[in-house]
Amino acid sequence: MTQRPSILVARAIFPEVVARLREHFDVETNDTDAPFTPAQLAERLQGKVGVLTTGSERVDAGLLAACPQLRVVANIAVGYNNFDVPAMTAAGVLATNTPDVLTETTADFGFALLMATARRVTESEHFLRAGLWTKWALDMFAGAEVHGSTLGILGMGRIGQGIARRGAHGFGMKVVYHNRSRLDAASEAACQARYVSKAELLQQADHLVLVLPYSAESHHAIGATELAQMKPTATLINIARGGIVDDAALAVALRERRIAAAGLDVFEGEPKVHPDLLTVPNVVLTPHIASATIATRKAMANLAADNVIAFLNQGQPLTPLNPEVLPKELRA
Ligand code: 8YV
Repeated sequence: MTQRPSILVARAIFPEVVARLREHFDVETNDTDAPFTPAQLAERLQGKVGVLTTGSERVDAGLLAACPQLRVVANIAVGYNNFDVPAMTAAGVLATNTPDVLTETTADFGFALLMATARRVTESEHFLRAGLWTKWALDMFAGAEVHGSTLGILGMGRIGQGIARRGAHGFGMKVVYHNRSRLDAASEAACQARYVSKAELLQQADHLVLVLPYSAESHHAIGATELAQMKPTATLINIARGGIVDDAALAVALRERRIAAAGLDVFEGEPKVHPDLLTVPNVVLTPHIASATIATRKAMANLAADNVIAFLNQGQPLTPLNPEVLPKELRA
């Protein structure tokens, strides 16, 4: 009997997805779900040809050198700043991610966070739970208008466009965006979105949503200088990645009311959160849950599994990030 390929699932996923993988491979799982250190990950990957990762696992040249048998790494995420893709390509290791299946769910959450931030939902709930609500008042937790306001989007990929559609069609918002490249006219029309410079975006947005990928170029794309260009009544929403916002500078801007409020789902150095953000009232904080519906998280895990199955069985992954490692005839 020929030996079946061995793979690792680096974090706990849904049992039915593990069962599907076991129809094809010998599968080792991480039953405690504690994120592996780089050394533990390298050790667990010995003899493995594939691995399903999340944003908690870093795949770089050091790991690849320690795991020469590795052929495919499937991220259960659309973002892949935990991968050194050029190093993976150089090592001939395929990288995949999970685009599309989380677009609408993540855009929904972007809007949920925008609404909660602008309308001070968590701040007022904390007030109520603390027993401080003794009388109603006309200006109590009066927040910023959402409908009819100007929605700014930095990073206009699939999720950014989903947020733009919700704003334009659902809330009658005027949508402005900035992106590395401008959308084609049909996509701009579908989102009713107008392309502006980054400076114009910062100045015009009543609500600014960040949906751009993290990279060396986008590190601290929103820092003290950018926050100073925003309206003092504006809200800032980050559902992209920690590190895009300078969290220390944001905490100062929030405390000094240089912007009205922020909604953050991602943080520099998460799961640690900058201590100053925990003490300012005008910020809504959530633990990186923008894609977290049961259906979407299952779809993400299944797509990662399908990538590994399709690649190791037929040589043809579904959503490759570095198709150049595939034979020429399989590069769609
Ligand atoms: C993931 C995300 O849940 O897809 C992404 O890029 O940020 C989230 O949807 C998270 O990264 C876990 O891998």
